[in-house]
Amino acid sequence: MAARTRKRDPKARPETKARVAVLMGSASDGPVMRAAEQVLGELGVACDVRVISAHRTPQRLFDFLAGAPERGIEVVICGAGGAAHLAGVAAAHTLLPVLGVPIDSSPLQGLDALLATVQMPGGIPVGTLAIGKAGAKNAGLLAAAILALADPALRRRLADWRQRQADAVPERP
Ligand code: RP5
Repeated sequence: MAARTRKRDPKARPETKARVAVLMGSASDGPVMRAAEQVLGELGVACDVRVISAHRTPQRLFDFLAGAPERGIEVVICGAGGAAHLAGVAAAHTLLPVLGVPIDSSPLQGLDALLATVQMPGGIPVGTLAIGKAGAKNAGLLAAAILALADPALRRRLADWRQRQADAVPERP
């Protein structure tokens, strides 16, 4: 049987080359950070997902960020819990925009990670999102919005995503 060929809209084709890095301090952060990965997937933005700890694997962090721009990474998302310095240390090692997601993995339920991520001293910025899954989802959406500034096709996909979200909200409970 002949192979079925289907014409595809090139604008709708998802990217295969990762433009966003999704880093997390531990594999245990995976279930939360998956929200970033998922929404980026819905927008057709490929991401490179890694477990990299600022304190357990500092060399891995340095090496990853050193080669990131050449590999096509344009935005870095960092999720970490506890004394969460992953986003801040990552931001110190790259000129790429860094978005931080505080993870609610500690006995302080993410308040520690929120303060550690958001309270960057002036000079090295980290764009900090909300604690937990909502923050991870919004980090993905914000990363896409940053990329969309110079990518009209992605801007259209983002607008469509927003419209679908609006359409899914019922007018009455
Ligand atoms: C942080 O410590 C990680 O980001 C994680 O949220 C937390 C706990 O890590 P595990 O002990 O589960 O590896 O560095």
